[in-house]
Formats: sequence, structure tokens, C-alpha cells
Amino acid sequence: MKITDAKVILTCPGRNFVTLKVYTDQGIYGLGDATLNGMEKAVIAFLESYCIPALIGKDPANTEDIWHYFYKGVYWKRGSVTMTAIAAIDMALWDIKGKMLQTPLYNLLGGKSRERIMVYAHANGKNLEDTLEKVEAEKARGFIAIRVQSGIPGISHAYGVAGDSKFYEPAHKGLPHTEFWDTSKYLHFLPRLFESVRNSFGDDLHLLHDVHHRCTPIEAARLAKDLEPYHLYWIEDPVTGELQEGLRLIRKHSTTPIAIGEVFNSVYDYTTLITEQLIDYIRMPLVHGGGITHLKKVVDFASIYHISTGFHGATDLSPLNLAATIHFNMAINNFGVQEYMPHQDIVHEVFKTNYQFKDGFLTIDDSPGIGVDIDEKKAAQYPYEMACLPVNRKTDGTMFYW
Ligand code: CS2
Ligand code: MG
Repeated sequence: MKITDAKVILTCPGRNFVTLKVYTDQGIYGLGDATLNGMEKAVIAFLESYCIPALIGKDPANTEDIWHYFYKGVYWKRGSVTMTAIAAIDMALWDIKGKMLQTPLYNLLGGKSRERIMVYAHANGKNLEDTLEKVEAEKARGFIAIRVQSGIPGISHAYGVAGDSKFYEPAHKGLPHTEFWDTSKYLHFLPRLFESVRNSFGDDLHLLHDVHHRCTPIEAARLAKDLEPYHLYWIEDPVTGELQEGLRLIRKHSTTPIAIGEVFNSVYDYTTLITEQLIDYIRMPLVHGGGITHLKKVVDFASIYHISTGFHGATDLSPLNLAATIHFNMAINNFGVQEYMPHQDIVHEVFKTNYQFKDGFLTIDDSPGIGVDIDEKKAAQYPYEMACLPVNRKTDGTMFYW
């Protein structure tokens, strides 16, 4: 089998998605997600100028060699743009392999370790009362794990909290807008928020919270310690991941579990965090972490250190990534939980999916490969619209952590 061609499909059904379609000489094609929120065109430029021409003529079955060809062969290793492009290629090739062998992707990754995967919902409220209502609504939808984010008194727009629109979308059309942040107000409010959630909903729900890299290590240590009585499933991205040693300080002070890495793209972002057991969950998703070939190695490495998975799964990762992730989560041994934010209906006009949500869990059918298809005619009806994530400043104007 040979790769004969590949192309990029850029579409904006409500938000931008980039998809790589790889064709073979046997009529089978594979699809891979290449969406990097706000940097879509950078990934496309790398795919079109180099990766696609270099792919043509290769045997798509050689997923391992092709992965190394693009990772090592370009000389300039790593980085979100490069690793997203490699992920799209890798995902498409595994999709082809599954279709060629007429078997679902999870079978190629070790078969089923479970029949369904636990997912967590987002409850984003404007203030404490509104947040409690949002938790109630997600619980009523059947979720048993819920991420709780709330507007903070004294901060006008907290990141990760939906505005008036029904759907959560942190990217805004055009150039980045500015948000403002005050850590002391946040640290004061958060324990009150989780105390109220536990008082209202009891001990059974798995509660999660995303700090979005807003704390220094000592601030994060205080937060993790203050939240201990409410036994969270995890706090996510308590500090920026670049300073891996910073996590040691949080560990010294608290037993609140930690999830990190939605902005990581390489196993080398994780080495200290994994070998020193400074975290409990890895967040790096297939689409930004070099695809199935690379993430499988990271997950197996983490497993040896009692670290589980909880991959990034916001709506800026396409349905294709979500489906591939469900297969992956079905197969691996150290699965923890999966983030799940349903896409808007308009997204499903373009992407034909094969997964289902029921009672707090996702399942996937047995279609060969990943099992998702794209309607190119529909995709063409929604042209690209520039959109960016916000920049963050302290209330005195200083550029802040992200
Ligand atoms: C968030 C995301 O889902 C999460 O955990 O951190 O909203 C993230 O900020 C966006 O996906 C960025 O594109
Ligand atoms: Mg996050």
C-alpha cells in the first residue's frame, strides 16, 4: 500500500477545525485532527509545505518509522505546531491501518480494557449560586465527574467561565482580547466555592478544578492544601508546566491530586514530573502530543509510576480527536477520566461521529479505524474565521502567567 496524496480541510462550523486527509492507492483514506486553537494556519503551512510532499509514496502501515521520520527527520524537534502536524499524520495512518485490517482502532492498541470510559463535564457559573445550578444541571445529565469553575468576586472576566452564550469557547474572533486576574481574590474564594458544592451535593461526585496556570508554586501549595477537605479528584495546571521542579513544593504540602500537561507536546515535558511522581494525571492530548504512536509511549511510561490519564478534551479539539481518544482510553490500562464537552450541533453536520454519551460514560462503536468521517461539502460551507485565545494581565497591567 502506498500514500498517493494528502490534503488539509479547514472549516469553521462555529469554531475552526483543521483536518488532514491521507489517500492511498487502495481507495482507503485516513483522517487526522490538526487543530491548534488560534494557530491553525501555522500547522497548515508546515503540513502543506513539507509533510504532505514528504508523505507521498510511503507505506502507511509503517506508523512507527513514519513517526520518527517526521520527528527526527526535520532536525528542529518538538513544539506545538510541529507536534500537532505529526499527530495529524499519525492519527490518519492509524485510521488507515484499522480500515485496512477491518478492525476498530482500540484493537490495534491492545484491545478493550473496559467497555466505556468515564468523562467529566464542565460546570461554569458566573458566581457561586449560578455555579451550583450548573453543577446540578450536569449531574441531572448523568455526569458523575464534574469540573467546577466560577466567576470570582472582584474579577470581571475569569478565564474558563462561559459568558452568556450556551457554549464554552475561550477563543474570540479576531486578535486576542485582554483579561485581568487577581490571585489573592481567587485563593480566598475557591475554598468557599468547594465547601458549598460539597454541602449541596454530598461526597459522591468527583469534583475537578482547572487553575489554568494562574498560581506560583507556593500559591498553588496553599490552594491544594485549602481544598483538601473537599477531596477533589484533581486540580489541573496549578502552575505553568515549564518549571517542573515547582511541583515539588505543592507535593510537600498537600495530598490533592494534580493533573498537568494540556499544553505539553513531548515526553520530555514530563520526565521530572513522572519519574519523581509529582503529578497524578497526564493531560497531553493525542492531537497536540504527536499522536497515538507517541502518546502510547508516554502513557506506558507514566503507568510504571502509578500515574493515570485525564486527557484534554475541550471543544477546540475536533470530534476526530475525541473518537481516537476514546479508542485509546478503551485500550490503555492506566486510564483515569476523560474531559468531555459536547460539540455544538453544527459541528456534527461536518463530522459524522460514532460515539455516544450515557450515564456519565462514553462508548464507541466497532467501525474500522477511528470511525469518524468528514462531509467536505458541508465543511466548505463554513469558511475559516480568525479567532484567538485571550492574553492575561494582572490588575496593574503586568503580563501574567498562562
Ligand atoms: C481548558 C481549555 O479544557 C480545559 O482544561 O484549559 O479550555 C483550554 O483553555 C482550551 O482548550 C484552550 O484552547
Ligand atoms: Mg485546562
